[in-house]
Amino acid sequence: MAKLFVLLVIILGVIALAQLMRVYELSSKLTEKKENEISNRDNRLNAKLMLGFMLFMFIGFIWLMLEYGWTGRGPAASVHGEQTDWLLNLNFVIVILVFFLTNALLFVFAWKYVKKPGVPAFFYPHNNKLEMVWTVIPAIVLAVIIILGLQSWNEVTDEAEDKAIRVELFSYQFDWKARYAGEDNKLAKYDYKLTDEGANPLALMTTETIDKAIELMTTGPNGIEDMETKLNDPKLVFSEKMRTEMEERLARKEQLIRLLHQMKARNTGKWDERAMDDFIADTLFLCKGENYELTFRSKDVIHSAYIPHLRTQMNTVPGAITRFKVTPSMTTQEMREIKNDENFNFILMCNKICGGAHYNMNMMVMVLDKPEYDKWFKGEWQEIDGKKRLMKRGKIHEETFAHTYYKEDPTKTYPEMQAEKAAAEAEAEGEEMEGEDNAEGQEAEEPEA
Ligand SMILES: [Cu+2]
Repeated sequence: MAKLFVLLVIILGVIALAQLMRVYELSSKLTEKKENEISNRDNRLNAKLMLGFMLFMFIGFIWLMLEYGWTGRGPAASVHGEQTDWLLNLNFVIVILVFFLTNALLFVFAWKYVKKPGVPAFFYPHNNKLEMVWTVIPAIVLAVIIILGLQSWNEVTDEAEDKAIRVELFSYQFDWKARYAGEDNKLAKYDYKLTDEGANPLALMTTETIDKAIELMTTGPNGIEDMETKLNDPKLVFSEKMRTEMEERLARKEQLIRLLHQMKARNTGKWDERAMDDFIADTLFLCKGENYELTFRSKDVIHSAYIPHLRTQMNTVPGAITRFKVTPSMTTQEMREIKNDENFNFILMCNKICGGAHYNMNMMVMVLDKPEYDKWFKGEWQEIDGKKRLMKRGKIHEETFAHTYYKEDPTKTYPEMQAEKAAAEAEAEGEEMEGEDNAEGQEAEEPEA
């Protein structure tokens, strides 16, 4: 309703303006003045309005800056963030100076050189010196900005030193997982073909996970054997379309299983140990003052890992690994004191529109000081923000590479949760554990997704 009203006012305004123009034209005719002739009074008024507009714009700009601050970024909480902030401020200083200079020239000239009766326009077609000035100076300034920018970009995306802590951020629609390299500080190898939503969501490679993937694809529900049986069963009738689809799926699986067998043949088991001490968390814990090498992986589409307070942003790309080095310079607690907000938390957000629940794709980032971080890394239960969190993967890799703790109930590990769920299901159905097998098999059905 309100919108309609605004629209009506605008339309009426336009009509009123058109009518005024008409009145003006008619009155010009009466006074026998030509319509295109502009009086000196009008010219002088326009010149003054130009100057007035410039002052209005400049004063408004300065007022906005004083009222709302430079940029609204707040303090940076990482070492490189302080540098990039400096660089950004330098850019702002240049941009603002140029803004004032060019606009002042534009409007002051329009005011100063207003048409005066009897004074012809001065013909001034070219000036080499001026051309030089406004070509060379911007070129030098741009070169400085770009060189400084490239330097800091190369710095943050370069390979980290050996002792930097390795953390992988795994993105998928619509959440994040952080994988820590564990005591050896070496991230295990992975391969998308080993993806098992329940037991191996991050597709880590070990002798066991390769065997399991082969087994699932061969004899599991909807595995190769299962599909062949169905296709060859004379009692089952499929439509032409359905049969073609099934055959295509079977062909894809046969191709994948060949690749899995090749993987098995090449596997010497040297990745097993690396994988066993990797652990997965759904909060990103960082230690103040430590260097981190964050690597990024995507399971499905392009996401972007954005940690605004750490001034970190990097796309995560399916099939490629991206990287960002970061050294937190402030703990969560310190930032809470600065912001005077007990509930403040650093956050990792997806900054690439990646689907329906994109808006909700975030992860908490907790920066601790060294003693606290060590406690977490070694693994203990701890109260954080009134929630009990498993500060350690514990013995996570007994059977799986599943989450170190379970999101919906952080007091339980993922395998514990699964076992409980299976037991409850078995009790309800009066069957023994059969449900769990089925659920697992179905989820592992499409490892290429
Ligand atoms: Cu996303």
